[in-house]
Amino acid sequence: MSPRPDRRPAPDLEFWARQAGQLHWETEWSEVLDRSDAPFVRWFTGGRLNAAYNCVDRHVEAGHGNQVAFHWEGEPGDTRTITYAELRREVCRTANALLSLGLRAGDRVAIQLPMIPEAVFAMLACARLGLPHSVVFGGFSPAALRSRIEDAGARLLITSDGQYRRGRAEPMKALTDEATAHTPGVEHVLVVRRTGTAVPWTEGRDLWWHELVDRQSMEHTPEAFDAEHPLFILYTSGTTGRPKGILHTTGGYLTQAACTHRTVFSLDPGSDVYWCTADIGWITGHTYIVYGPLANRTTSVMYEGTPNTPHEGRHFEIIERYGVSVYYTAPTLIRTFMKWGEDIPARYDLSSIRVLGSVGEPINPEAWRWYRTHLGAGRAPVVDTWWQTETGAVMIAPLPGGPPAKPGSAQTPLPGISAKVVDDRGREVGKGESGYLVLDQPWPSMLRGVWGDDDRYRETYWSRFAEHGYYFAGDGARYDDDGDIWLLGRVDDVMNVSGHRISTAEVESALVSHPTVAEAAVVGASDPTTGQAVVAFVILRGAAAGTPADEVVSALREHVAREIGPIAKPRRILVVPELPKTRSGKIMRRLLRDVAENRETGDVSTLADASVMELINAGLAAAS
Ligand code: 6R9
Repeated sequence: MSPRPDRRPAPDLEFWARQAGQLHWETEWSEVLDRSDAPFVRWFTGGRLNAAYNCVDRHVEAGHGNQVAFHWEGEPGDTRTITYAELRREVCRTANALLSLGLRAGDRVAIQLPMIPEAVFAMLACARLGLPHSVVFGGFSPAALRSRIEDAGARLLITSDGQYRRGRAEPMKALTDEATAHTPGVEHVLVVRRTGTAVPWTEGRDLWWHELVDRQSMEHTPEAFDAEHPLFILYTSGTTGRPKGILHTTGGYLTQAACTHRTVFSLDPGSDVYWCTADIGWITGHTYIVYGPLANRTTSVMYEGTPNTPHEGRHFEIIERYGVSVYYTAPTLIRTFMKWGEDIPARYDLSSIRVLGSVGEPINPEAWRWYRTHLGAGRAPVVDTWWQTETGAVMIAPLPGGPPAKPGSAQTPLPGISAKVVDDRGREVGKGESGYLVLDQPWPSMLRGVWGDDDRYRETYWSRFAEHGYYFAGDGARYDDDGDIWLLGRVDDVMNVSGHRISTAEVESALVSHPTVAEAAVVGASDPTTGQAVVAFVILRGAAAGTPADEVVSALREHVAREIGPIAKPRRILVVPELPKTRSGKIMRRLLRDVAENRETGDVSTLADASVMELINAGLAAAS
């Protein structure tokens, strides 16, 4: 019997083959896309390559060893210039160090580091050896680090003694030790000395970076890996309490990372100075600080600290100093700049800026205009880039030089990408209508699964529009009258706080793990600066009833910071007698959002007990 012909719409495979052809492959692929096992797909089947070789060595071999890869600037003002030749030496030494610890292709390495060059060396050394890395954002708590180490089964943790935060040296190793005390699978902890902070030390397990790495050979011959070899795992919040380990592989990811970086910013490796302000702990840092820019032989700026240390002009000063021509940041920072005032950027020479990028959440037209006026001299194109941890690289964005940009719209899918806005039955909506954003064709940098949980992968992304075979992004979107796409925010229980994804369920489970809390419901309330702010409603246990509310509230905020990390700390916690629930017991967050945003409460007819909202409102009025 001959197999049924595949009638599904296919992406432009020739386009993607051409893009992949810009990388160095040790062995050419035999098939561009294999989706015989959809929703699991394979790109560039049979191809073999080394991601680190593509990001580093090949540029040195082509005679660009003296080009700067990173102008790095530490928060206290120390600097380091790293050329491609030096990057190659550092990555080789780091790779040799990891080999000396007995790590072999396929072993997982957890990394929790500040924004220092060693973070890049560590990621690339892992890539070079085929060790999937799992980078954990520096602001995540020991408990969050621990669950990520356990889920990935990491054998090594790379961290630092401390990190600079707002002018202070904060401990890091002391915190990661709280995590590794419970993760016996971690055989070694490799520690970068950054702040000179005193650290607890476990003999035999803990190793100083400068002792182990610095004595290694600067030569290492990379080995090619299968295009589908896991490159990294990156945890992201979903709609349940447990973060998902999003898996990315090598060939397709690197192809799309490089291609989108080149096209979205119309990047010229010979003349541009590029700065992406993300942290390497997020996907934006992976794709647009490390893999995309380096694959394209970009000269980048990397900055360790916060934007207002020691003053609110720090970013503009850095742009002026290095002549940054492409600046890529998040709307939440743009709105913060707006709050600080336009006279601050006006003090600096920002005339080098050619393209401005935005990522992480919908950019409101006001912030878009401010960004273009005060950083882009009123003429630099603003590219609003929509994508996700799961998509690996930018999917929807206006291209510079394309049709006139619309403030607030990500506009159109990039070449090779297909996206649609559909209704809840999967039918495409018309112009001027809104619905759900789906990706109706596979793309090279798509996630290959949820680490260790195939069912969750199918369920989360592919079950909603299963009969159409669409990937469900979790975002609402709208077509305008020209058919351009406008993103409307999440349609699930995921909040977006300063561009960080935080699930309501995760914060709720942190809250109920506190002895005073009987029940909790969390919503994202809109906030002029951070996009959304975490607002929690809690019912206290009887025993806590006598404790003054402000004491309970501050204890709970600290508890959430400890359980997840300071980014998840609720802005407000409201103690309530009841929570609004449907008859099937589902919390009606919509009503709580009304309360959190100080609105009249909406339709309460589906509540099991319609008087609950009155009770909540009356209680809050009495307390304030
Ligand atoms: C890259 C990144 C993904 C979620 C995504 C959406 C929101 C990101 C956006 C945007 C509107 C944009 N999002 N970029 N919404 N316009 N340009 O941020 O990945 O942390 O996984 O977040 O962020 O809601 O679904 P990630």
